[in-house]
Amino acid sequence: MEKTIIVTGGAGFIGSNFVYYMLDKYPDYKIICVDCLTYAGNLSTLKEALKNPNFRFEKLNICDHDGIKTLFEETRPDIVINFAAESHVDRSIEGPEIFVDTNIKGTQTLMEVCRELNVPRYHQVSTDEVYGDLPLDRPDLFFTETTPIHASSPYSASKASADLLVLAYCRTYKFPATISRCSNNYGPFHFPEKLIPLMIINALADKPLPVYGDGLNVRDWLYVEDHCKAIDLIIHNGKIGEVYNVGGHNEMANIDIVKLILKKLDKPESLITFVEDRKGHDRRYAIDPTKIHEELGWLPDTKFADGIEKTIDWYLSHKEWWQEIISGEYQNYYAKMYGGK
Ligand code: NAD
Ligand code: TDX
Repeated sequence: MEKTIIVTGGAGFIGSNFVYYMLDKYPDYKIICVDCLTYAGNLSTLKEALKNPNFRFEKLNICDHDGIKTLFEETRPDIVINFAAESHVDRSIEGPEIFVDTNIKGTQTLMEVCRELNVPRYHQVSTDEVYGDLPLDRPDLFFTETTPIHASSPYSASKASADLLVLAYCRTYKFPATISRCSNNYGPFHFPEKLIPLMIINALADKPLPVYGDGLNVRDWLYVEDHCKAIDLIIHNGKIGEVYNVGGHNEMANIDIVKLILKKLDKPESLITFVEDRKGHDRRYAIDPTKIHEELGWLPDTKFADGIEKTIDWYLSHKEWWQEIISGEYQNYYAKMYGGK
């Protein structure tokens, strides 16, 4: 059956992968991307989607109540999926305010418009970071959906606040929402400020690879398409009012990822430079995905060994995409964040 889906933040990393996933899987769906194109949003990422008559792009801020309402009134979406966010922990440490505006106020604005227009379904894309971190010496511990919220950074606190608002709307107004909390994604169109693309791009340029602290912090990596698949299942079959953790049991220490990238690119480990640790750096993330597996049948398709190979190949064959990004404002960002380290 034909549906109209609004995807906010669809010019960013995961949102754009989701746009392509949905256009491919549901040729009769209309997909509308709402994105205000911050530094992390890139219209060239959506170049191929823009050729599809079932896709439409609207440059709009999710905090703009009237603009969002006009669009929703016109297009009458069946489902709204909120990917739009400020997403980088390091930037939230430098300047938390925009994280409060976009991640909290933006979420509330979207939900308010959905409520005013009786949009039948809303999905909030959240993160495992809302649970805080786990110790390295307790490999038996995982985040479940009932793990207490215990955010560490302004970024994760803003995402946790948004989650609490979504759940409060569900209870108070019977708002028809679901939430997914996914672990670290990797894959095509990942903005170069994040660990994996940053290390690939620096290695290719024989630049130092800045590893924070001792490099032993653990992240639970998931190929982005598997995250898209999980959201697809949740919006179609997930239970209203529920939270679903998404992760593929793929924990890796940062230093091991960096060494693997160097090996794949045939570059020396002498490029690794240990730098000052991130403030409040979460030690370990690890998702227990039992609920989404048992309730919705979700399992990841891509093994890390294949996913990282595909990702490195993608960065090698899409140099124009990331070169355009790193030749602009990104250079000032890099100098500010890594210059003194
Ligand atoms: P990203 O930074 O690559 O993209 C964010 C997008 O949102 C950009 O296109 C940006 O222009 C847009 N945006 C930002 N503020 C906006 C606003 N006020 N109005 C409209 N658009 C706005 O982020 P990402 O990594 O693709 O993350 C997408 C979502 O998934 C976020 O909500 C993030 O918290 C969540 N998440 C990310 C990961 C990960 O590993 N990257 C893991 C779990 C959850
Ligand atoms: O230069 C670096 N050196 C380094 O050692 C960078 C950018 C990162 N790191 C470390 C910090 C983390 O332990 O690598 C790990 C991964 O860092 P990021 O790529 O910044 O991701 P993380 O902080 O784990 O958050 C990501 O996953 C959860 C996303 O950016 C979030 O949006 C998502 O919610």
